[in-house]
Amino acid sequence: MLSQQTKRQFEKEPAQSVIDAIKAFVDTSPANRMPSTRELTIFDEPLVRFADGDDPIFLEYKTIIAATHLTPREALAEAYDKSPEEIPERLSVISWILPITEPTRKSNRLKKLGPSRLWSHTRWYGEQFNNLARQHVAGVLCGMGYLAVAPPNQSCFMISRNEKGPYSNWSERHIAYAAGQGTFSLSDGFITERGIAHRCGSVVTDLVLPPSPRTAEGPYSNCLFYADDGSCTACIVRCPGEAITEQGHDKIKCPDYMATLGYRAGAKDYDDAITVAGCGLCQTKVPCEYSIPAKIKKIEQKKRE
Ligand code: B12
Ligand code: SF4
Ligand code: SF4
Repeated sequence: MLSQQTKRQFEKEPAQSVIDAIKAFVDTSPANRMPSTRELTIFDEPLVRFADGDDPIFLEYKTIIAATHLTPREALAEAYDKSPEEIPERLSVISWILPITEPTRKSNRLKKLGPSRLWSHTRWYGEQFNNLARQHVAGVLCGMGYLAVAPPNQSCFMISRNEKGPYSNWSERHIAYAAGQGTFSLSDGFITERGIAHRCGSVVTDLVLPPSPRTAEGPYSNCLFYADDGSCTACIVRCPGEAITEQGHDKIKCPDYMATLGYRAGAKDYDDAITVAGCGLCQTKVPCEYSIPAKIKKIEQKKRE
C-alpha cells in the first residue's frame, strides 16, 4: 500500500517519483545482493529515462527486429486483454539501465574463456532481481491507479529464432534506444553513459511522462568501430567464441560458445542452481566498458585542437 504522502508526491512530480522509486528499489532491495557474498550489491544506481509509447520508432522495430515485436500499445493491450484502440491515448515507456558493479567487472576482466563467478551470478540472480524490479515498478504504478505492464514478465513474451539467431518480441535494448539511453555497437552490446556492462529493464504505462531526448547521431554512434573509422576492435579480440568480426556479432556462434562453457571454464565456477551462466567477456576489458568511448575521443580531440 502506498502512503498518502507518496501518492501526493507522485501526482505532483510523476517523472521524478518514478526515477526515485526505481533508484530506491535498487538501493534497498535485499534481492540486489550477491547471494555468495551479501556485502556486495549486484547493480549500481540505475539510469532511468522515458520514451513516448507511440514514438514511430516502435513501428520501425517491426521491420528492424521482426513483425512480431510488440509496440508498447500492443503490449499493454495484451496484458489487459483489450484491443490496442481501447488503450488510453497517451502512453509512456520507462527504461532503466542497471550498471554492473566494479568487483564483478574486475573479476570478469581477468577471465579469458568464460565468465567469472560474480558475472554468472549477475546473469542469474541479477536477472531475478531485474524481474522483481519490473514487478515493483508496474506494481507502484498500478497502486496509483495507472495501467502498467512489464512485457518480459508476461506470458506473451517470446524468444524466437530465425536464420540470424534468437530474437524476442520485446527487446529491452531497443526500448532503451528509443528512450535515448545510448546506442548499439559492433558487439551488439548497448553502450550507455555508464558503458556497456549492464542489464536493462522496462515497463509500459499510461502515466504521461516526458520523453527523454534521443541525442545519439545514429543507432551505432557510441561505438568506436563505427564512430572512429574502425579504430577499435577490442571486442573482436576479447571474444573467446570468435562470434564478433568486423561484420558484427554472430548470434548463432555466441550462444553455441556459451553452451560449451561448463566444460571450458570449469562448471565448479558456477552454482548448481545456475543453468544460464552468461559470458559477457565482450563487455569487460574493452574501451566501452565504463562510458561512451566515442564521446571521450571527441573531447580529447577537441582539447588537442
Ligand atoms: C535473445 C537474447 C540473446 C541472444 C541474442 C542477442 C542479440 N543480439 O539479440 C544471445 C544468446 C546471443 C544473447 C547473448 C548475450 N546477452 Co542477451 N538477450 C537476449 C534477449 C532475451 C532478447 C534480445 C533481442 O530481442 N534481440 C533482438 C535482436 C534483433 O537484436 P540485435 O540483433 O541485437 O539488434 C540489432 C539490430 O536491430 C540492429 N539495428 C539494425 N538497424 C537498426 C536501426 C535502428 C534504429 C536500431 C535502433 C537498431 C538497428 O541493432 C542491433 C545491434 O546490431 C534480451 C532480453 C530482452 N528482452 O531484450 C537479452 C539481452 C540483450 N542480453 C543481455 C546480455 C547481458 C547478454 C550477454 C552479455 C550474456 C550475459 N549476460 O553474460 C550476451 C552478450 C551478447 C552480445 N554480444 O550482445 C542484455 C544486454 C545488455 C547490454 N549490455 O547490452 C539483455 C538486454 C538482457 C537484459 N534484460 O539486460 N542474448
Ligand atoms: S570494444 Fe570497441 S568496437 Fe567493440 S563495442 Fe566497444 S567500442 Fe565498439
Ligand atoms: S559475443 Fe558472446 S561469446 Fe563472445 S564474448 Fe560476447 S558473450 Fe561471450
